[in-house]
Amino acid sequence: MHDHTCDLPRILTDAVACVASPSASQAKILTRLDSLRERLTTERFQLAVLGQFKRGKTTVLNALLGQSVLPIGVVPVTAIPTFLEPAATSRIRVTYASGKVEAFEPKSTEALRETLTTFVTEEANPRNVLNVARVDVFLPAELLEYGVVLIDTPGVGSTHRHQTAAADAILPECDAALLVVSADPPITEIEIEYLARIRQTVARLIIVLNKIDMIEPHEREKAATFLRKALVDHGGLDPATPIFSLSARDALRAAESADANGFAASGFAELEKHLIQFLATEKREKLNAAVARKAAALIAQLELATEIVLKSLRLPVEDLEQRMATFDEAAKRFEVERQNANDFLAGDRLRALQKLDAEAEQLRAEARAILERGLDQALAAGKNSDDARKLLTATVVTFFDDALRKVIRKVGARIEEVLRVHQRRADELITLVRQTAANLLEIPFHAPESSEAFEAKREPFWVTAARTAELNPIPPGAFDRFLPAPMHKRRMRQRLLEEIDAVVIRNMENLRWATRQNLEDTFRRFGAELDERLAMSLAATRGAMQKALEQRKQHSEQVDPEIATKHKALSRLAEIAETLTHQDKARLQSPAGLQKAPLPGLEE
Ligand SMILES: Nc1nc2c(ncn2[C@@H]2O[C@H](COP(=O)(O)OP(=O)(O)OP(=O)(O)O)[C@@H](O)[C@H]2O)c(=O)[nH]1
Ligand SMILES: [Mg+2]
Repeated sequence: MHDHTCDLPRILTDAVACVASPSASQAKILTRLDSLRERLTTERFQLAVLGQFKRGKTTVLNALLGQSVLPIGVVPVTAIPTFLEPAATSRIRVTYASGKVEAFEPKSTEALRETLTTFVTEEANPRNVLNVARVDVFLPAELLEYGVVLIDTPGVGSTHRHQTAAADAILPECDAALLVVSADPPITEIEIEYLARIRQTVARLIIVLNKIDMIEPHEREKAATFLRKALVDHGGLDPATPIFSLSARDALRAAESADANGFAASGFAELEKHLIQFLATEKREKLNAAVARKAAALIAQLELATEIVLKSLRLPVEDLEQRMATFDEAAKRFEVERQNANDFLAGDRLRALQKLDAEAEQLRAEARAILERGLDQALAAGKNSDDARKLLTATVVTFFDDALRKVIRKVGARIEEVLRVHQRRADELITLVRQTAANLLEIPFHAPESSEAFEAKREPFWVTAARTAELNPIPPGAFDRFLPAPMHKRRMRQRLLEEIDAVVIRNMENLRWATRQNLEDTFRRFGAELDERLAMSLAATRGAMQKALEQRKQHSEQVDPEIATKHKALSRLAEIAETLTHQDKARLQSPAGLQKAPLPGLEE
């Protein structure tokens, strides 16, 4: 489609080199350009491997890594989301819910797997008693060098419901997902439902039909056709989604014994090839476009600052001073506007928190009503308190898993909507600052097409929220046993209701607390960034005039060469800006073929 390729990192380096002896505010812009360039080489794409328990997710990952790094097994194994990231030497980092971090440097693959086993498996860490929030494994592996973080997730739909919650909570963090189903047993209702959930949050999906070694070769085609039909008809799968039939177990074995034929026969090579191609093109394209847009906005600022200096160097000193005084008058108005913007933001933050509280209260009442109904049904069916408790615990878990997902989505969308308004206002104010400076000095001004938009960082929200709690028996009163039957039953109902209240409140508080933190944090970062952007544009405009003025006063004889240098810088910047907008419009092209992304640095 597009035949020109671009070397975005080089363009950014060029832009930085254009500005000799930058002022403080220009230096800030240069730092930003630099970190944009760095993002091109270090930003990672998050690809999660998802699926029902025991479908071979972890085996698929091991096969992708070409070694048995992660623990696998016949009972539900993976209990904690595990992030695999590129590095030169192997290292494990365990982050606890408390924020505490522990690091390990195992010397062999076996040692690595053993250490992992103690943290990420259900057997060694049942119901996550260790309170591990996430585990990061840094290791050298070819696929990871394409700039991807692979995520192993707990299986959904097993009796370990907390695992379903942990897997769901990770969905918002995924750029793409690999859904692993198996040839035997064939696809289940749970998987179809899961697919529907994944489709709502994850933009790109790849399906793996694993364990094809368990069915006869002549039945494989049939299995794949059945799967596709089920996923498309019942799970709403986009028919264009690729499906790979393979045996991860055979692929892993073959990889470990360097058996090229065995690897080819496993069907795994096609998946690998697809992933590499996908990562090399898709990821690059999106990232490049975003970086080019941001860089263009920064370069427009540099251009304006350079224009201001040029003009200021040419104006008679007195005239310049007068214009600066006019600008300072205007700056007072900007400051008032900034204050107003901050006040509006604070107001919106408060409203968002109040809304959250109201919703939490509503959810609490809803949970309470559902559980009370469940309790009465259980009692009517003659269940004893232990059985009733079990049933209710299951309801609690399902309810809050679902509530968590909904709240994350709803609050996230709401914050985005609110901040978009503030973003637009901030953009207008910043444009006004620049426009004012440009008008004052009679230099051309073009507002950049898009601003440096605030990127809501995806927090690992689930870390604190994914915990759901069981119903805990309140110790019975000493004489309960001797009560007559109807009274005993009433008493039991009363007690269970108290337990329900306790567990609902505990869960609700967890959920509310985590959401609140996230909301507060997003507003805080947004506000800080807004302040900084405004301060920066003031410094860049006012600062440029000030700098020129000082130069005029101190060494008036050196002004001519300075003008010449600035002229040169300006035309180079204009060229770069032109290339960038051009590139952005033409949808940046990734390097031809399957060139590897530059090797990322060793640090996370
Ligand atoms: N026959 C066959 N067995 C496989 C294949 N892939 C995985 N298995 C087996 O399936 C079982 C489960 O594999 P895991 O990789 O632990 O599955 P998982 O989906 O990660 O399981 P959880 O983490 O518990 O959800 C293990 O006994 C594997 O050896 C395959 O391609 N063929
Ligand atoms: Mg697993």
